[in-house]
Amino acid sequence: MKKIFYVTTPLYYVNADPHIGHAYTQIATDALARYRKSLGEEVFFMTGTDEHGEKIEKASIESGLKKGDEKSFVDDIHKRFKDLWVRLDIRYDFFIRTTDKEHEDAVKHILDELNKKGDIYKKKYTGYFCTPCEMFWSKFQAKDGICPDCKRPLESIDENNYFFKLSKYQKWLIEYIEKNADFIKPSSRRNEVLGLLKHNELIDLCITRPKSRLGWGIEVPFDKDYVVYVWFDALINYISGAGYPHNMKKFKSLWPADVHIIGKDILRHHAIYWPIMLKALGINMPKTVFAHGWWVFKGEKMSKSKGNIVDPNYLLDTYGKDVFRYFLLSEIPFGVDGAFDEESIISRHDSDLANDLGNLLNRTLTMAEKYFKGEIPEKPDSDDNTEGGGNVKAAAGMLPEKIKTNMRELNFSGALASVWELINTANKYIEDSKPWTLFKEKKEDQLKWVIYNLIESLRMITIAISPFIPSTSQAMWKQLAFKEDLDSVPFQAITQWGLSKPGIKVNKEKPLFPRIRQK
Ligand code: ME8
Repeated sequence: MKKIFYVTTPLYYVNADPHIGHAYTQIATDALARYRKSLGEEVFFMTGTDEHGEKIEKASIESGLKKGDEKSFVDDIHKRFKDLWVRLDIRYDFFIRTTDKEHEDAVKHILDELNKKGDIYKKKYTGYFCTPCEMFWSKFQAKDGICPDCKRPLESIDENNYFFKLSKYQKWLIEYIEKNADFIKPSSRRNEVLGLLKHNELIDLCITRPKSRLGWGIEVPFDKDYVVYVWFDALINYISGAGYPHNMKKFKSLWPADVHIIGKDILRHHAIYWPIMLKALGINMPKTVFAHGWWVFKGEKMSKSKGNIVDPNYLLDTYGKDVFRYFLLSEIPFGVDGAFDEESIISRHDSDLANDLGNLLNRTLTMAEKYFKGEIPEKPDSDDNTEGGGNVKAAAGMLPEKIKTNMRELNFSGALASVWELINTANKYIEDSKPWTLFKEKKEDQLKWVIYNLIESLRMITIAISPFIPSTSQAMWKQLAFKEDLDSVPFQAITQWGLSKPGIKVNKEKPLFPRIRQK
């Protein structure tokens, strides 16, 4: 059976509306999924929402609903995520909700399995819980009753609970991470996890809450007085959504996941709890957990609970989806933090999109109209000795490998920068070859070469940007008037120079990115 490329995002909490941080993970994952599809691979891109737990129960009550009405609350909010994904052109293959029956059944099945195996036991829990982070902290970890992550006061807990034996697998996990360099990426995160595991003893994970404290969760199959801890429930989505255990044929074609894309805030859960859960179940590890950085706003992580979020719908209304997608993907390397400010969106728009990309398309099509009645010229028999023609072909020749190398490392900004190298070389080519002079001097063959080379560069650029800014790419394709459906054009098509068909009549429209600030 052919292995399908399986990529996931975190399941976002539905306690509030989606924000830029969520959009960021989503856009990056979408770009990766589209890129892998363009390589001809079958891809399964799964995303969804995390709908149980204390935080959501609290948000539901605060919204004015009664305790017990959480399902109608999550039914409403999860749609806002789906709506935003439509607006952002996110083309996922499956949307999982942790309130889906198949997922809930999988969680119960897994708990029964681990319980039978002896990896679950009951004992008194005395420690802390942080509702905004949905995290248990021991008295040792949070000495002063303050959450080590979000620095808010913790809730003190003294209750009987079920525990999962994390500590039993600590040695195995250290060895696994050491042997598998690609398991946690980037390497700074891998080192962080290894440091944590080597210098601290893992504490067994509390995986339940008594129903008397929390009603909104999946019932523990072997003890009806408890519900499952939200993280233990949510992590299971990566296998339940892939068919485990109800559709093992599907599961075998998907698992192991190729990459779980997450933010660095939830690294511990994905790089410690999750592999140990899988190991205890006898399931192979995902190939890679990639933790990207944070968007910070005025020096602090943008988050719902801190209330410093920028509404993605506002940015979409103001700048459009591709400006938003391009900004997030190009502004910072995937893996490091970035400061968000709206002025940077405007300057990226005006420089990269309006000045470089938009201008290249517009100038080229204007010249094709003026010199060749809008038709892509024939390649002349004479040699191409246009000034700068060799540079354009060289830049185009290097493009596929540069994109591949960057995308192997999920370096979206690097992949885009390599496309912009070609864009800039092509713009310089216009200056160097001076088509207006060639026209005046009636050097028709050379003029044909220039316009043909520019159209050919634009063909490659359009295909290359399609995973990142798909609607711009569609609009460019339409203006270039190529006949094939862009979605079915493979990445392979940029590995060959000279595929643009002469004679096609281009279809120039108004500029794609009019400048926001005038020069
Ligand atoms: O943690 N910058 O959900 P969540 C960049 N339900 N990315 C950010 C971000 C920021 N400022 N803020 C959020 C949960 N993100 C759990 C996950 S998975 C089984 C359960 C992104 O709604 C980033 O991907 O808090 C981060 O890891 C995720 O949203 C957290 O979303």
